[in-house]
Amino acid sequence: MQLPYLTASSRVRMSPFTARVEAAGVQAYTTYNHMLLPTIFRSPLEDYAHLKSAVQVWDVAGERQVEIRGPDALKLVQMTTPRDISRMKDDQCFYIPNVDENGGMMNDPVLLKLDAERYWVSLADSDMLYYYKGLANGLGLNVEIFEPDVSPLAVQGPKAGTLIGRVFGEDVVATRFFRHTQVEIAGKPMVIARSGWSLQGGFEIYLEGSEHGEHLWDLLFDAGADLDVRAGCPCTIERIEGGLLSYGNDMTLEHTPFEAGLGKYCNLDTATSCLGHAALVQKREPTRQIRPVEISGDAVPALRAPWPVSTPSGEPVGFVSSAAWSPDFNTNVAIAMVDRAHWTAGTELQVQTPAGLQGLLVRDRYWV
Ligand code: THG
Repeated sequence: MQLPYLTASSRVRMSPFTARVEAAGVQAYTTYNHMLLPTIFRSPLEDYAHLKSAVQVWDVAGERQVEIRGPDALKLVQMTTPRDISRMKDDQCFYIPNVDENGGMMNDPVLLKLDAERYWVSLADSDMLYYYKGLANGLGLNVEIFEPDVSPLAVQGPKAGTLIGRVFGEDVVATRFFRHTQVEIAGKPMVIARSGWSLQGGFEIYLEGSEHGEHLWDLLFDAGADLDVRAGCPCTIERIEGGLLSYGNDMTLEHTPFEAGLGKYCNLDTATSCLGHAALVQKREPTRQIRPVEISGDAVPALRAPWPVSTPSGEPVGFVSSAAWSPDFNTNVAIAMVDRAHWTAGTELQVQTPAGLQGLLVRDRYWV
């Protein structure tokens, strides 16, 4: 089934790269933080195969930054996350759950520490800017909070290091995973991190100054022509294979980090100033949790709402939140929230997809 067309307007923001993305033949968009986010260039399967064999440039400007600067910056960010960020280094990136007072997931951003009094919260798709402003103003904290003119451009794929080396030098390629360093673009220092929403490895360039977007894009494409560099985008098939979660799909405000399988990012012994701390202590042992699951039978259609999961006798036990046909693993790869009594690897369940009832097998790990 074909989704209806997405109507354009200023409210659905363009990115500094949109002109180049459209010249490259983007075929579909979703929205992310009220900005266009490309989803298909040639076809989902062609984009997937290319991501895993070459190098792609992704317009992920929709991963908007909340800049928090001032003497209370650390205090404010720590109030929103159960991950202990007190010992973060000035060149570090942390994947953090953002939770409310009930321990419900509000976002799962990448946090960048720029210096002791300056952070970027690189958001998933929810309006955290207003939450941070509300907290800071309500408590009279000494911070400035705003959305800077910063737009991430991801370079992902097995040849990402080759391309980045050509454009920015081998020192940049040597940056460690989830660390950032600086490069000069259009004569301005900008942040580049070893990170990205794929399992193929790569970098994210935090473009500062929208006016330089097309220049940066062209630098990468000019240097990578012989590498078959292409415009790409986050790939649903590949990110499910690797177990990267999507906020709003795999978890929402209704789920704790423990239910989302993000318990390893919760330091309840030390992150006691997190506003959700007391709730999370109570909710440490979840009664449902995210699981990698395999769906048997034909290739599943696109998921537009969670698909109900039940036992063979029809008892409801959870939902599939993301699913796609994987050519490389020759099966439907999926992520589901499953009740505790049924979440053991090897458990056979069933799922109601728009195409009918299909078998579902709980796995013990993701595919890569
Ligand atoms: N990059 C940046 N901002 C982002 C994303 C990104 N904001 C939105 C969204 N993606 C946030 N969600 C994630 C989810 C997973 C990861 C990164 C961002 C990720 N996880 C690794 C994993 O699970 O294997 C490693 C996490 C770790 O070791 O700390 O990379 O992609 N700028």
